[in-house]
Amino acid sequence: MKAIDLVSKTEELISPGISACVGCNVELSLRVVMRVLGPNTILAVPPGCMGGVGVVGWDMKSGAKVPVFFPLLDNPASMLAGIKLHYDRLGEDVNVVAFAGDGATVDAGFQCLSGAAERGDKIIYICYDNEGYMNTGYQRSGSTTKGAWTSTTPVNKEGIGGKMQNKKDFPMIMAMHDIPYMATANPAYVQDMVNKIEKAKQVDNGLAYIHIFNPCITGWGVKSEESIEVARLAVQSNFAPLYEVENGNFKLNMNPRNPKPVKEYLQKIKKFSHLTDEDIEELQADTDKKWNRLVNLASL
Ligand SMILES: Cc1ncc(C[n+]2csc(CCOP(=O)(O)OP(=O)(O)O)c2C)c(N)n1
Ligand code: SF4
Ligand SMILES: [Mg+2]
Repeated sequence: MKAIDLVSKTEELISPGISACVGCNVELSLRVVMRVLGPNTILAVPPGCMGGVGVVGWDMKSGAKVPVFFPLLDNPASMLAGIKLHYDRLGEDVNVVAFAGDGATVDAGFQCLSGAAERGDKIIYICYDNEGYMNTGYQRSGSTTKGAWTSTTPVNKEGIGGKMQNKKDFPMIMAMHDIPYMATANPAYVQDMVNKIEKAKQVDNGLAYIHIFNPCITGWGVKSEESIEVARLAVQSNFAPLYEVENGNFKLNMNPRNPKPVKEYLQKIKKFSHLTDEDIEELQADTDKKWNRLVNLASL
């Protein structure tokens, strides 16, 4: 489906929440996901901003036209497997999808997700990687980029600190489960996102995982009017590349001929404003290393 037809040819299944931050792309992403999946869908939104800020609306009577539930724990993958199995037994083909955050996925929910991937549970799992535990107050998560200021990895007066560890390369971790479909996506590339949700919907022999990257604008200090530009810069600098892995085959969806320096992306985000030129060079080197690894995998 052409992204341009999304509004005219599909139904809005999720009403916008009342208190999501202005310019946050979590809401946009969820609405795109639901428009593409269509009404034959059951949605789980585990704890995180996307539930807490009312992206769907805690009032389930008015917020959605499909069954939505808000599990209390960040373990949606294991719960959804049972629901999917139930509909399979009835002979009904229902999309069973989780829309989770990075903390809910790469940290608290990882064991459940990894188990679902290994068992071949036929669910769609979407992780909105906003790079932290945002609903709990701008805290670091396994998905936070190295060097970032967060409330749990503050920068001290001498200008040192921030998160000391590398960001987990979670799309790669999921790809290495050898699931039928793994893809990265980004709200600045809606057509690419639409294509990937359509592919995830077609998967009928195991787990489909989609990793949507977009740093939280409020927590990380991004101007709301620049949220899409910042998301786009992450792709154009190879910081958060767009790629997919179908049945073990890696494919780059974008291969910038002249990638932008990572500095251009980092400079737009306050949580990195304390970084020295040396720190930025280190992040550039990390980005280049991961990009080269990906290019090698895609050329096999
Ligand atoms: C198994 C489990 N452990 C811990 C929690 C507590 N908890 C609630 S929200 C949250 C973090 C959510 O972070 P993320 O998924 O990144 O969502 P965001 O707030 O960033 O949108 C955690 C750990 C939980 N709900 N379930
Ligand atoms: S706190 Fe961040 S991720 Fe959450 S709604 Fe606001 S901008 Fe979006
Ligand atoms: Mg998060």
